[in-house]
Amino acid sequence: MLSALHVDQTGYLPDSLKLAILVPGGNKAGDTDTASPAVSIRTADGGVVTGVTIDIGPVSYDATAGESAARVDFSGLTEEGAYYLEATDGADTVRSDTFRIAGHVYREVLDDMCRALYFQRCGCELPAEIAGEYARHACHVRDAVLYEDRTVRLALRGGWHDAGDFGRYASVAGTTLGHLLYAWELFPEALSDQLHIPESGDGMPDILSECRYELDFLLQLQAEDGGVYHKVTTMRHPDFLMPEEDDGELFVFPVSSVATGAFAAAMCIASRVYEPYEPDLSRTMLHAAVEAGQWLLAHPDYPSFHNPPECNTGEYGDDDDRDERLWAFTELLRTDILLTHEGDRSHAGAGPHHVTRQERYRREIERLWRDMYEDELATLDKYDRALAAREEVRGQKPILSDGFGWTDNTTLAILSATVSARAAEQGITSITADISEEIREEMTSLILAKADRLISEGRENVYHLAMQPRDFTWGSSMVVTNRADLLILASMLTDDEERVRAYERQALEQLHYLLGRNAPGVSYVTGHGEHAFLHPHNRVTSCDGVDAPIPGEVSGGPCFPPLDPEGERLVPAGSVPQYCYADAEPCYSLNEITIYWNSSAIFAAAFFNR
Ligand code: 9MR
Ligand code: ZN
Repeated sequence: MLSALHVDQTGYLPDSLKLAILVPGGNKAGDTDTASPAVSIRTADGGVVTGVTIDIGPVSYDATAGESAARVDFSGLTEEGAYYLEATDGADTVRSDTFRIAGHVYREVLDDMCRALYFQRCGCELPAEIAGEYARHACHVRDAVLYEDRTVRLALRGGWHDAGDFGRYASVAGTTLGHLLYAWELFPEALSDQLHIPESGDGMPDILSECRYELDFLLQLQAEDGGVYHKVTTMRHPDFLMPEEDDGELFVFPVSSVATGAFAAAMCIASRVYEPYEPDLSRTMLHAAVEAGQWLLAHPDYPSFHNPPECNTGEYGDDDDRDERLWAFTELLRTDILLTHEGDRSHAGAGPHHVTRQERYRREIERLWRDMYEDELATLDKYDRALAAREEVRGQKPILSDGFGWTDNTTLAILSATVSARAAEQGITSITADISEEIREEMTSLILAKADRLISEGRENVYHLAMQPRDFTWGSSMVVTNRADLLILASMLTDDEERVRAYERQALEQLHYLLGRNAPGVSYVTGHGEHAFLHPHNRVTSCDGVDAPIPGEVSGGPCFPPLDPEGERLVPAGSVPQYCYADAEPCYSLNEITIYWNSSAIFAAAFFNR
């Protein structure tokens, strides 16, 4: 009996490890069907490919998939082309989806994931010449009311809708821009200048024009005292309608420290990145970042943001702002040196009691890091103990935080502190944060320790996926890709060639899962793959009258257990993590899209499109 043969439905790089997953059928633990199937490679038109060794591994049970499966290694296939695999055991024959082998096999999916951000634009018309059948009118162009003082109206325009709703949330926007702008700083050659957006051809790289649309909006969210408003949304989630029909009152919710921290960090990166193209904008961004940094210094203990009771839009609650602060200060320490000009004494210090901004950033980093590092080590310990005890608790959060997402920005801070030094060595940028060697070493060893654990998780998992059952939370696709991003960072932090290769390989395995090599056999990116998901939880897609979803959108993916009513109904009780998924529009905990799920995948895909 054979039931499925899963591949990355986009494809594989010619020289990479190439695994398919063969599911013999029989979904029981301990099921070790020993009938030995034969696997062959076919060209897309059905021709048999000969001369490539195919190695079928042992059948073993996988707890994330709840079934037994075997890895099929066909790494010997290196010739560019379009193929599929076929397996037969005499009784049954199964075929995989088609896939390509090519040097820049991820280029199209990467471009579409970037271009999908254009379709999230708020406050402007999306004209048919650019948006084609997805053209729509300008939305949310009225002024917003300050929640805390309703006599104040703010003329805010632009930015990206966060997700399938129309909220615009500052802290997650900061994380999203972090992923995108670091991808640009580190792998600029991977990102296309042909996104076909209104600014295409104007001299600024398209990805930067797209990010600028969000940055221009974020700049408007800074209050006079330097703090940054947490979000701009209606009071309640809008019904399923087009954004231009959403005419509820817009509210600007109070300043939060997490929004201010992520804002400061993103503005620092942006000020470096836009400097060659728009020097004035670059300075504006840096001034905004410095002011946000001053706000953080002036408000060391600030209550975390919670939705007022009458509001049900995204909360993005985060009771720990140390990581956002750390990220802000590593970025400021690195970047707030560009403001010096003749006569500027701000870094020199004045009287005996004067402390420079740089010194204050450094002290904050020292204080925050000491505190956080202890916690990180304790978490690693907890993780190791849970693993040793084979402890699996349904529906819990991951123990191992990747630090690449909106709740935890620690790894983004580490990237800024560590890679800047390496990049400077390699002449990529001359800007280095002046952080003590001791901290830099601790940061590096923490990332390598996490990456090593991901490597062993990937080795254990039949899908070669560094995920435990408990990691399939709401937005599990981002847990998958954030781990790829962390592994990519790790690969940049060691000179040990073998480790570099192992980290890169596991990062790519994570991407293979996203692009279809998973238990349900779904590509979690619209428009890419024979079985790409079709029904995102996106108000625009539901209401635009177009059948096909906008290409390049990343689904949140399985959530174990589902956390929305329709998902609870559609997913059979007791389903294992990888099967806690339904390609159905109402399922917001399983199939929504967000800007930061896209950006996290973009960072990884960009690395493999260099
Ligand atoms: O992505 C967020 C996920 O990690 C949380 O578990 C979930 C519930 O708080 O919220 C998700 O974010 C949603 C946000 O609140 C509003 N816009 C849509 C986001 C994706 O579902
Ligand atoms: Zn809008």
